[in-house]
Parts: sequence; structure tokens; C-alpha cells
Amino acid sequence: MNNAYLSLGSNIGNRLEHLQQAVELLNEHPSIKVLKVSSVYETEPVGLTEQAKFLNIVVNLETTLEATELLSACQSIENKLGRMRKIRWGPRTVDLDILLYNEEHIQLEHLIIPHIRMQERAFVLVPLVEINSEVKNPITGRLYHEEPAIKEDGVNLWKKIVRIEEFLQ
Ligand code: GSY
Repeated sequence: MNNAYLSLGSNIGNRLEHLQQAVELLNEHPSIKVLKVSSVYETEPVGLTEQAKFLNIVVNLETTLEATELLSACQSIENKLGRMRKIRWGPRTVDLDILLYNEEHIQLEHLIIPHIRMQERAFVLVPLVEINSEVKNPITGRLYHEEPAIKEDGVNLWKKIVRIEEFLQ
């Protein structure tokens, strides 16, 4: 069994509903079981700053899928939920990024794990560390809660989630 962490973000329409639907679709996948869902954070956009605020979460799941198969599953959920991404770094209905897959270092043309920018993004680090304070960068061995970027402004608790059932509709 493989263990993975995903980052999910939405900044178009009913942002919470998009995140809930994405987590439900993950959980309905026959080869995926969602184990933990972080609280929901409202976050200032990073990259293209002239766009609406995001809601972000991180989920922890177990899966029998290979990393590339998990990527395909994430992309098909994005497509199903009508992801619009006309502009690079721009607004999106829902975005699913694989952050970590076991303790593997994967470098493919279309998939880099650990996610290449995760240690620079408070909107990833804050919810990640909430669900696992001991999680480490598998390459450097550094704890993600020690990354300086975790202290950056622009990440605010929006909805506290304690149990996964509270999140699923
Ligand atoms: O990389 C995911 C999409 N994204 C986000 C996001 O999810 N949250 C915030 N706050 N900024 C972002 N910029 C991009 S691109």
C-alpha cells in the first residue's frame, strides 16, 4: 500500500463545494482511501496575485495506484469538476497536486515528487503540518514544519475540520 499527500485548491465559484466534491471523488475511487483531511484555509493567491483568494486543504490518502496512475486520477477529477485554467498560475475551479508519494523521489517530465515548490508555499505547508507535524522532505530529511515559509502571512483558518466525516457531504 502506498501513502500520499495531495494539495487541493479552488478560487472559482463555490470553493468549498469544489474541494468537497474532489475529496469525495478521490474517496470513491476503488483504489484510493482518504485517511485525513486538513482544516480549510483561505489563502492569498501566489504566482498571479491579481485573482480571487483560494481555499486550500491537504489530504492524506492510501492507494494501490502507482504515482503516475494517481496523477491521472487527479487529472480526471480536475476535468470532471470542470477545471478552467486558461492562464498559467491563474484561477481554477479545482487543482489537485501530488505533494508526496511514500518517501519517493520521482523525476519524470510531467511529475516531480516531492512537489517542486511545496517548501516555499505556506498554503501547502500549514495544512500539511496540521495533519502530520512529523512529515519530512524525503530528499533533505528536513521537517516541513521547520521550513521558514510556513510563517508567511496570507494563510487564514476558514473552517476547522477535525474528522473527515465533517468534510464529506
Ligand atoms: O498550485 C496550486 C494553485 N495555486 C494556488 C493555490 O492553490 N493557492 C494559493 N494561495 N495560490 C495559488 N497559486 C496557484 S498557481
